[in-house]
Amino acid sequence: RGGWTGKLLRVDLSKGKSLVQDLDPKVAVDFLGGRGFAVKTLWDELPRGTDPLSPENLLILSTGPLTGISMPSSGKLVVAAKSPLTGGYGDGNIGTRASVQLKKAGYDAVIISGKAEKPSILSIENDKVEIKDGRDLWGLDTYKAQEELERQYGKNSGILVIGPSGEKLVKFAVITSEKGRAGGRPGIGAVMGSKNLKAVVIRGSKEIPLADPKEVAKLGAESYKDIKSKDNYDFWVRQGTMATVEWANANAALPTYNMSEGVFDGYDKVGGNAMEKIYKIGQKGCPNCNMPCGNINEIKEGPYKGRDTEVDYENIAMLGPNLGIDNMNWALTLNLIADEAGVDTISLGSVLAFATEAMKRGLISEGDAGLKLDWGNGQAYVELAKKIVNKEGFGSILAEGVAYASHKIGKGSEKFAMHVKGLEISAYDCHAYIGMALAYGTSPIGAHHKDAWFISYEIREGRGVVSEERAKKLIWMQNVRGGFFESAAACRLPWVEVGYDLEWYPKFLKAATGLDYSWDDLQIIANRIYTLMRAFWVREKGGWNRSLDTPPAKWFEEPQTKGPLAGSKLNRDDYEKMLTWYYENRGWDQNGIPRKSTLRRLGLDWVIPELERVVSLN
Ligand code: PTT
Ligand code: SF4
Repeated sequence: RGGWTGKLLRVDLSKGKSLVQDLDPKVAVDFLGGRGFAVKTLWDELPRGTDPLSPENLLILSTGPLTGISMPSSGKLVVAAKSPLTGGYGDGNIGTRASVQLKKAGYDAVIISGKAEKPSILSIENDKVEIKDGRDLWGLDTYKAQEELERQYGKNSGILVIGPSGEKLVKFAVITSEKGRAGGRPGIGAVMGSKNLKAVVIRGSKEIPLADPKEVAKLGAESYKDIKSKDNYDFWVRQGTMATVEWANANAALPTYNMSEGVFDGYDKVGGNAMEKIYKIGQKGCPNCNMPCGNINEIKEGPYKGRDTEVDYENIAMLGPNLGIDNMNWALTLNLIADEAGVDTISLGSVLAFATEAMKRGLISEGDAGLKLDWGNGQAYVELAKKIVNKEGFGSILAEGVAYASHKIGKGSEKFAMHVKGLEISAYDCHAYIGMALAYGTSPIGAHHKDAWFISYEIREGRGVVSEERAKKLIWMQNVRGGFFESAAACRLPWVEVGYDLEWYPKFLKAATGLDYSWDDLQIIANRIYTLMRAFWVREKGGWNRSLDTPPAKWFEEPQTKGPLAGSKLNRDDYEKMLTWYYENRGWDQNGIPRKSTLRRLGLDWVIPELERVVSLN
């Protein structure tokens, strides 16, 4: 067999020891890898109620059977832990050399426990695993730390690093790689910081075992050719995800003024076309990818003039229109601040917008915030962003995330704190998109579009449809994206963005692992993973109710006032209907808790006794 290396590396930072274990073949077959391994490990090994920032939490770096093989865009790595931002299951996905190097070093996953006595670096070079002194790097931003580690370990090393925000335990700190790749929105960078772990450096020189190496090579050659022949290949490489700015604005979904509106007057100044003409100076991609989408942009004006930074749609939408900013230079500057400090751009944009709305509604004063906030005032946002990433003054409240900030401020501000389950909503306004609202509501890490970018389906097939078919379609989409791609683990964008056919993936799985997986099998695996993620949340929260799967009140109560869909807002009865269908089709009860019969059907019987200690199961 191949695909998997069959080995897991465990590192205990408190004891300074590591251990190699065999991967249970049944776990590999039933959970694939990536997110599947991560949630299984957290369920099995994390005592209920573990403080996410305590040494007991586990930081998991996990690949899958397709990671690193000669398949388009296979250079992705899942980083996971119990989230300090949400208190539930948390993960992210980074395109990084570390993914390929980990497989080449001979491991499917690394499970890191404990806390190092002093700032440290975990170095993995094939069988040699060392915990090294990292004090020299502590305090450095992610760019400087990356440069220093590349100097010490070589440019081709796989490097994962946190910035000052991860060290200071900002709740939405991410793990970064290669100056501009970032993952782990729900504070996985803070978990790494809580372990005194500044960086992980991985180097491997082994062959990734494959059941049929010739077939993998053949499929790979055909696939790379296929991707290059796609109609929109050239446009994708020119603009990548940034073309979404214009698309979202045309469809009244561009997050504007803290997700109050879906259109923004200055959208074209911060869109894909403006980027291409004025700011873009380079291109970057993840390993094994021939449709590179990393847009490197130069900041032309302001305090960071002359610096460059890599951007995607989410970054610019949340740090531009959502803050009323129509000057790309400010959006790029905020992006660079986030990348260097190592915080999530989506959450940063969300907390800045929340604070602005709170001030405009008179719920906080200039004195409370230490400065005046107003839509479009880039200078003020830069100042406050620096306070957030360093946890200073009012910034230290926002550094806890928008859910915390709204509880702290109170006075009804919860209504416009744009999060679900504690994770800030990524960059799609959903006043007019009930399917996408449900996708955010039920996303298994909190409001992230990665599990289902349902809005594109709604725009294609008709907006505002309330039906069981739509709920089923959403489950199918989550299962493909959040189930398969997050567990296999590979980039989904060849499929989503250029139309690379899903049928390639079972072929790659067969050639890599020797196992015949149909898409029906992969849907079952995904159902298992989603149900286990939900069980983990229920266990940690001590129960569940429908409000935890519901977006904030603003989208239900305050309609959009501008653009082609002015007057749109979500309808609560319709949302409840969709949520009920969603639960029924997942085999969860009316409160969103997995039914016993579902757990048994998915081979998760072993979850039942522990879950029954917390809730009574139907
Ligand atoms: C992802 C989320 C996204 S999703 C974006 S832009 W996007 C933001 N990027 C950030 C960034 O950059 N710097 C920063 N400090 N914070 C950031 N937060 C935001 O994080 C990313 C690409 C993109 S660009 C997308 S959609 C796809 N995401 C994938 C995914 O989730 N899974 C998968 N199997 N394949 C994917 N392919 C695409 O990867 P999170 P990356 Mg990211 C600068 O991390 O936590 O998952 O949140 O990984 O290597 O940067 O690639 O319009
Ligand atoms: Fe990375 Fe973009 Fe390629 Fe996906 S399409 S692997 S995100 S460069």
